[in-house]
Amino acid sequence: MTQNRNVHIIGAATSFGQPKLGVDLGPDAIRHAGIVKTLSELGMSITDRGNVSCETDGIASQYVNRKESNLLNYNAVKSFNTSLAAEVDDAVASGAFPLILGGDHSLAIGSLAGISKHYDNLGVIWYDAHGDLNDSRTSPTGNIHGMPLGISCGFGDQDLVNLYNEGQKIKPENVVLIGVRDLDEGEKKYIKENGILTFTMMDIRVKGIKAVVGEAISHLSERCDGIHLSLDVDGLDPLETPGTGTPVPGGLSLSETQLAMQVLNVSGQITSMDLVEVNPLLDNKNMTAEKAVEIAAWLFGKKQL
Ligand code: HAR
Ligand code: MN
Ligand code: MN
Ligand code: MN
Repeated sequence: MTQNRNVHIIGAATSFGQPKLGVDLGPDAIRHAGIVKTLSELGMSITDRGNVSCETDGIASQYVNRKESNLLNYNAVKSFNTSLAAEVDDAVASGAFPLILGGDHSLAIGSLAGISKHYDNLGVIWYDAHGDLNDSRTSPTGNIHGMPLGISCGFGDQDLVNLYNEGQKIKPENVVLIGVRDLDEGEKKYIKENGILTFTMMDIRVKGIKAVVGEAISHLSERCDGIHLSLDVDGLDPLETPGTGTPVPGGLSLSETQLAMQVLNVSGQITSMDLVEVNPLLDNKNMTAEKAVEIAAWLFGKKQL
């Protein structure tokens, strides 16, 4: 398989999944850093579909909705992701590779709902410091950006699980976690009970990122008909990507991430991508958005020479 060169950029300007101001400016910061020009110069045909708009009927105020259920901004997250899922569905139906720019990681509820409709066995590579496998009972914060992968696997609030189309979007055996180093107790339990293939930072230190990504691809390509890459910039070390809401020290370097993306590019197996958690208000001169553009460029075939 070779990677689809027809790329649709979809801005997911949401901050409802977490409490910090500014992550909804992430898509525009990534545009400002030159995503369209950079990918066009690599020979991609780019359509920027703009930012998804949604009706949240004034629910933008933080921490008001269903707080008792530990799902903060529940209605806004649900409404936003329903709109996003439709937009992503339309992009995939048109034959494009959807590149979803975030925005906090709760957007993966919608992106996976829209994409998974088109596959029987969608695989997911979750490149992140976190597992994002909480539900309202296990989450220490109630922030829904810590839950999208669990929700997509059918775990947690059933209205979110059934968002856009009924049922589980992703099978846990079709998930690979890469770069995790900050897991809550409930997430550890979920990973063990469901046998999710997980490469912690320590595994990466021992095996090397090239081998880890190779194992991820061989695990998924034998069972999946497409592979979605959900890349949270906090998977990288905060020295590389400081402009993000929940930085965790001890992460992947930029050059390890470059190698990871090059292995994925050579595999030709990646069919969609989220690029998330860029917060320009926490950043230093937009360097995190610039790194995000670099990361996408390597995935789409940028070469050093
Ligand atoms: N696990 C924590 C929680 O549930 C932190 C989640 C952190 N944030 C993200 N997701 N950026 O990857 O609140
Ligand atoms: Mn995340
Ligand atoms: Mn499906
Ligand atoms: Mn994260």
